[in-house]
Amino acid sequence: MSTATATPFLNPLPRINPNNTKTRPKVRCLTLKSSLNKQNPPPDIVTSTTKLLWGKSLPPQLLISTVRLTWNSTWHLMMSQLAPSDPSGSYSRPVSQFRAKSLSPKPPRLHLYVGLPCPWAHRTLIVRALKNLDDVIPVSIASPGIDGSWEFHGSKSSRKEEFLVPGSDGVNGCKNLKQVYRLHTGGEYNGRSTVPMLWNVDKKQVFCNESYDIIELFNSGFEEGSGLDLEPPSLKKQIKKWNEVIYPNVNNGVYRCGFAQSQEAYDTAVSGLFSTLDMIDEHLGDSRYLCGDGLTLADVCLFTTLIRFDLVYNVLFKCTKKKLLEYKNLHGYMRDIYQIPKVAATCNFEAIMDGYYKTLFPLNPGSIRPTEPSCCTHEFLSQSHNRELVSSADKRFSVPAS
Ligand SMILES: N[C@@H](CCC(=O)N[C@@H](CS)C(=O)NCC(=O)O)C(=O)O
Repeated sequence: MSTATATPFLNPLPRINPNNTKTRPKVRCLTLKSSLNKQNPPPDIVTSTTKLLWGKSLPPQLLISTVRLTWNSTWHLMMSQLAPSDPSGSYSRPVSQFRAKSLSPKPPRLHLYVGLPCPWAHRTLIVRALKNLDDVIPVSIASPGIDGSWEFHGSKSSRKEEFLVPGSDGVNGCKNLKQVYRLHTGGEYNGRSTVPMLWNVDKKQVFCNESYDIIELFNSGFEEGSGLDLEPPSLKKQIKKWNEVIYPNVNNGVYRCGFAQSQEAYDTAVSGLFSTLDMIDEHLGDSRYLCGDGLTLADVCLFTTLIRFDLVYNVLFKCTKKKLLEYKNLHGYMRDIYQIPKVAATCNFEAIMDGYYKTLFPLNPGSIRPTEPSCCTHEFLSQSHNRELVSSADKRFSVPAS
């Protein structure tokens, strides 16, 4: 097990509590001074230091260049932890450490850990729902903590929600995901505590933490559940080909845009992303789904990135060339999948927005969450898509060179 880069985010500065007895004397002193001059509020420490250094007029150029230099080096430091990069500044995603072994004829009791903002975890929730495995594979939903790691809050809600919401750890009773990974090792664990994670309940071990392995397993590893096959043998090669294009350029491509640490790395990522989206949009002009008339695992993997596109990636990850809404076929294709029974319930837009805008501190230091775009509401996404009219003409599969 490697000791991969751990939690990416820095803690914010502690807030000063005026009721805290330790800080009260200073506050009283300032209050006294300020009461002598009611026009001016009490100076804070930054203002006082600044005045001490530069007198009343701080040269703006000096302020800007000092803050710029400091912020720039701190930003690179934070980003190198949040998003490991190669020498050109391109984001390279660490590989998952626990890969699925094939299931024995009698699968162990399994429990799924997810977080709602995460597109990789979202894949597993959709396949679990479409395969009707809700009772076979119970789920615990974590939420991102202030330092970016996954935590469990609240108790199991008895209320039937419209969509999935975060809650407690329903199988191990842990407070955060790191504790669960530590149960596996029996103590220390310095690897990444990522979602999705499939837990072997009987052995108290991590069974797998790679989303694609998990969705393949959900699709074909259980006798229970629906008979729907999202990876029919006849389409396996096509699905694999699509994944090989979509994973680096779109799923991970949006992260390569957002986490780029140089202009050159960003330019490369953004051009790969949009040329791939253009190509898929054209393909979807006469194919209802990626591999024809039936939904496959490749569509599920594309969908979880598309549903976050205008909501988050377009703004926060600077995927600005086009909004998904501007695509002739891609937006209808996304609505088509969104409207498949049980899929909308896996999409919690509030949790997705909070998870990105409030947690990815180095990309959004003020943590201000923008307003939900009107094209991303449940009502808008429920509008008719007419995708059933798309011809199923025999279109030979080909992935144009990008
Ligand atoms: N390759 C993994 C990626 C999983 C992943 O990166 N999950 C992120 C959330 S989107 C995570 O849990 N990060 C927490 C961390 O790195 O500590 C998969 O597809 O399952």
